Amino acid sequence: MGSRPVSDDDVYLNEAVQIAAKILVVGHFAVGKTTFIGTMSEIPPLRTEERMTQAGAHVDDLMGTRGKTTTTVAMDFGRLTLSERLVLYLFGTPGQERFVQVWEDMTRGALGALILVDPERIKESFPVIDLVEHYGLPYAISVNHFDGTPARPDAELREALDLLPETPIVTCDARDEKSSANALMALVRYLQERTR
Ligand SMILES: Nc1nc2c(ncn2[C@@H]2O[C@H](COP(=O)(O)OP(=O)(O)OP(=O)(O)O)[C@@H](O)[C@H]2O)c(=O)[nH]1
Ligand SMILES: [Mg+2]
Repeated sequence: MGSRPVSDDDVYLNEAVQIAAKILVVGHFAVGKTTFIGTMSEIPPLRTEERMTQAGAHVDDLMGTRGKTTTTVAMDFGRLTLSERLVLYLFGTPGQERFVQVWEDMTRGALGALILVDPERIKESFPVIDLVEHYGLPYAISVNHFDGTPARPDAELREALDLLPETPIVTCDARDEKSSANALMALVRYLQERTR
């Protein structure tokens, strides 16, 4: 087919094009992934919550998660329109090792990951960070403080998590919309800078 001259209509169509970006929200057990997507999604989030039983207590360490009665068994999904041109599709992906197969599918086509970290459970974040790096996804760290935990300086966390100097690190309360949006924007800005 021959090419035709660009018309005003084409320009209008180009401006109307929306970019859909797939973003993963990941982190260890009970760090706030489902809460984060629920806070951020403009549509009722898709959840795959199941009740936890005492029989599973040896599988998922329930320390520090008193009161938690359900866990995500497959994924969370939500959508957030950032602008006329940019829509984020948020996929919450469980961090436990038994979900590694899920990561194969989840990481396909993803632009980046927001890794939620509880500073009191740093070690539990290592396998998750390893997985994100294994799949070559750029990421930002969202530090979710749980009630009563002391704040730790960013520099200390950066060292403990062995982050690159350019990796964004932001404090976030996944229950709070403004705070969660701030964390997500840190990732989006980072992704945009990398593609410039
Ligand atoms: N203080 C505080 N509590 C939070 C935060 N995010 C989540 N929570 C609470 O932590 C508990 C666990 O949150 P979830 O969203 O279920 O965590 P999850 O990562 O989806 O858990 P799994 O799917 O089981 O791995 C809930 O009771 C939340 O209300 C946060 O940023 N700060
Ligand atoms: Mg969950």
